[in-house]
Amino acid sequence: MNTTDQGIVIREYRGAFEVETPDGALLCTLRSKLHKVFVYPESENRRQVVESVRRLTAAAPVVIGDHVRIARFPDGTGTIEEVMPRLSKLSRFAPGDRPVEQVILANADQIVLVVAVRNPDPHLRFLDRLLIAAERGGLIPVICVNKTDLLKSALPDITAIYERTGYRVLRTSAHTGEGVETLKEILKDRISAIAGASGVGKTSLLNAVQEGLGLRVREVSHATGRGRHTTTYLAAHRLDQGGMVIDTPGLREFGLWELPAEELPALFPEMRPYLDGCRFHNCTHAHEPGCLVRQAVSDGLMAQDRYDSFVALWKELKVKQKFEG
Ligand SMILES: Nc1nc2c(ncn2[C@@H]2O[C@H](COP(=O)(O)OP(=O)(O)OP(=O)(O)O)[C@@H](O)[C@H]2O)c(=O)[nH]1
Ligand SMILES: [Mg+2]
Ligand SMILES: [Zn+2]
Repeated sequence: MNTTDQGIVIREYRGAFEVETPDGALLCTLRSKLHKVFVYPESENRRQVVESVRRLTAAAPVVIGDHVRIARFPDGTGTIEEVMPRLSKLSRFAPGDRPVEQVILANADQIVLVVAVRNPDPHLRFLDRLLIAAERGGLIPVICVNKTDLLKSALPDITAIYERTGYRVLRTSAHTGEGVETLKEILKDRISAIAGASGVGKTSLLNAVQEGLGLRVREVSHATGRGRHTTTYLAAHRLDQGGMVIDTPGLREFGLWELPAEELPALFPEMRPYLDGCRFHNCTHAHEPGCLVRQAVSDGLMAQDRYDSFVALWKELKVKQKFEG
């Protein structure tokens, strides 16, 4: 082992990680002790220990975007010795029934959340979950409404709904180039991720932003109207103009990881100004009289769709809390 230095994990290949360093990229394996990082030794009761071990088996100790300390070998490979604390993360309840947090990516400044106007049809409740996960994980969301060329009449209200959130909303078409310059500016000199359902055009947008990137894209299935999960792994790409963007595989489900229902209102930015002014100090904003949030909805300051989404999620989280005791 020669020198140790730091880098960013930009790709994963079957258990090995490509790490970008100031001296170029190298392939690293994971030092075995790192596999133990995710066992929480403080748990004394047996059930918790078992739980920790189950978590260990499903949570990846290193994800794309992680800042790591590596040791180099003379043959040009290395090992990841240590993962630095994450500045931000996108995580979800891991698919399957084990109660595990799955961190999808780390350390991005912002996340571009893409929906298509059609083909596949937009699923706004799903977008709202992603927005919440981004807020919680310390990522600035940018909403990108793509495939505007497929819309014969005016854009449906997606833009109108989300403009009231205060989030930046962008209309793009990877085909006509609409909005691509703006997206390019947004990505410049920042670490970004791009996410959304399969087939919405994430990879196509990146190809449009950077000439010669040449990432694989594939048309949406005629039979199901859904994307075909063309991007199958996460990878970070450097942009010539400066900045880096992590392309992600299309997301299918997005369970919110250990979110207490009480924390939900503050994760809707357009609700925040009203949260302390309701008639009841413990107002849930779901049905109470004298609720300023509901007033904001009737005054048109918050979109009805977003409010409905809030109430549906709030109920879901409440049921979960009851169930988990
Ligand atoms: N009409 C139109 N089609 C687009 C646009 N952007 C992407 N597409 C098409 O949509 C299909 C899916 O594009 P991809 O870029 O592979 O989508 P993706 O979001 O990366 O999908 P996954 O990798 O499966 O998650 C391809 O046939 C693209 O050519 C657009 O702005 N307008
Ligand atoms: Mg893709
Ligand atoms: Zn209220």
